[in-house]
Amino acid sequence: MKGIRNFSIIAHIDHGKSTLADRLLERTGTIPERLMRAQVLDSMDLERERGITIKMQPVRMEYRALDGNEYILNLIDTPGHIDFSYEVSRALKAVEGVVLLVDSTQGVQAQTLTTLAAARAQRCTIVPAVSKIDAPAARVDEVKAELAALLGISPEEVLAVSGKTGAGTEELLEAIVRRVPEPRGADTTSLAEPRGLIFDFSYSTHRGITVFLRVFDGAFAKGQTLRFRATGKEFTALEVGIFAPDERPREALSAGEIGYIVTGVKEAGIAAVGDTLGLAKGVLPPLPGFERPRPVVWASVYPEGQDDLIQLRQALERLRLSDSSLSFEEESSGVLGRGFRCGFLGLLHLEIVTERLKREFGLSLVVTIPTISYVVTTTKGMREVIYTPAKFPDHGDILQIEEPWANVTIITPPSTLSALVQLLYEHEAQTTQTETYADGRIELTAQMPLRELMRGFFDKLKNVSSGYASLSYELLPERLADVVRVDILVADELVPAFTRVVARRRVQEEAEKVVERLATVLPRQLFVTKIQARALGRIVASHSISAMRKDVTGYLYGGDVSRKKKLLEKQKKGKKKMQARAKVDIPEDVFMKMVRDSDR
Ligand SMILES: Nc1nc2c(ncn2[C@@H]2O[C@H](COP(=O)(O)OP(=O)(O)OP(=O)(O)O)[C@@H](O)[C@H]2O)c(=O)[nH]1
Ligand SMILES: [Mg+2]
Repeated sequence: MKGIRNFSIIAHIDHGKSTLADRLLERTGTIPERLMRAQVLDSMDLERERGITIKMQPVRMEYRALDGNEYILNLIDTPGHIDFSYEVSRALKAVEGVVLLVDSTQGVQAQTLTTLAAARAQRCTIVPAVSKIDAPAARVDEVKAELAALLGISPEEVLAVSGKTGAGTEELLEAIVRRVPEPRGADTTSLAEPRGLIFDFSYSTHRGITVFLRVFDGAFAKGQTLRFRATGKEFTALEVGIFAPDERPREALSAGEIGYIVTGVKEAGIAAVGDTLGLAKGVLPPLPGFERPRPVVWASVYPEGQDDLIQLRQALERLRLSDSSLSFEEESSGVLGRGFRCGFLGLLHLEIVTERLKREFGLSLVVTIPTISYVVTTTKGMREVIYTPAKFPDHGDILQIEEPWANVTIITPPSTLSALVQLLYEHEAQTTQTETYADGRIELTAQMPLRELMRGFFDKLKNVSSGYASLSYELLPERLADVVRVDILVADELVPAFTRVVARRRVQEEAEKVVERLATVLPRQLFVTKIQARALGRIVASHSISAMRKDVTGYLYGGDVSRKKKLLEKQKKGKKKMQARAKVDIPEDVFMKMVRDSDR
């Protein structure tokens, strides 16, 4: 019988996970040469365009070790960007070990620390390796020592690989086989009652939901009557198989293995990641599941035409099957009609989801500015979570406001420290701890309001450090907040999509910025259009855009001045009338432009 080794590759963003996976796939002959391409596991268009991994991707390899034994290696490639860390945490529940990569040109970075902590929490065996050792700027020995110090091991235990040249691939495979334990239960008979943990899905119109499963007991096979434990829904397994990395049918999927089951289920809300799959008549208790991730930012998504509301709902439900960190609920807003309030794990996540809705479902959308949630207690004693700024109560009705905080970890070169300290100050951060690495870099821990972290902090950090600093964060419980709602009025009409909540000390600055920005992106109307910001019951900023003058006299030639005057008079009157009942049509791209600016 073949041994099984299940492992994930985890690392900071861009440290070479997917490229290393290519070499493992090549070395084990998993993917034929003609189908091989760079970062082959990044199969989504968006992943390839942006050069980042967004979704975890399992793949099964077969490997004959140097001792002659045969192994099944189940690898799960994971994303490095913090917005997709839920993918990493789920992947870790399906494996016994991780390859922790650290780029030898960069050293340990913020996400190295968070992914390591997550792997340790799952009691995964850690196989550390430095990557990109072919690069001219590689500092192999130094970074090996740094990683060894972090793990409390000797530098000799740290491997060295290059995804570019393939150097170290063999040694890595051997280390995985030797160090990662055989999954528990893999040697028990397949007569035990089958039980598996659902860690992901895919969906197709003719096969319904396909669950991605880590089998913990017994064996699953085609034709079995199975049951989703959480919802009680029963179905017949239409197909059982493994990832090669595309779906490949198999007779059975046994304890210790990773694979998929085609369910045929097409209803929404039946399957959930973290749920246990078992026999319909099974008696074993469910396996421990996953914690649902807490959304970090919220934004509303509206179809450009209300006719598309149903399509948008279907698209969101479909998307949630392949992205279980997405949450949404229906809402309505005066100007934009009906749409959905969506929760995201960060601004990149928001961008990827809206892009996928447009591309994969052909929808035209209006997206409101992203915001965080606040807990508001009103003078009437009501305590409510508000995640739509337009629903923020009037300041007179508020007793107290609480907002989420974040614990941030930053790793930065020493030369950027003074600029960083200034930046932290501007964003209301309180530094709690600093530590100096052997190469002089500084690891700094601070706490700050999530609102301030989302206010362009990432971009500014990149700027002050010329890209050398890295950051990760985790949410902390709410603390008291001093924030104010700022409304935006266009031609005296409130546009709820532009309403925002800002720190009291920044009201004036923010109001002016938004009004000026809107004035430059809003197309000119046929009448003078006032743009105003209102906070605490008064107008705090205002800007008028001049009218577009339609050429009503153009067809007149010759010198009939009085006739020309008459026409212009008429135009003026018409504009007055229009102004009185002005309804400014705000095009979709204006909303998008305001969204993109909101984090600056
Ligand atoms: N010189 C050199 N470059 C590498 C190596 N491995 C990866 N790269 C480059 O580093 C960049 C990131 O590589 P990926 O493999 O996509 O990194 P990743 O860790 O999968 O990135 P995310 O999934 O987005 O976190 C790409 O431009 C690769 O070409 C290597 O061994 N040597
Ligand atoms: Mg990748």
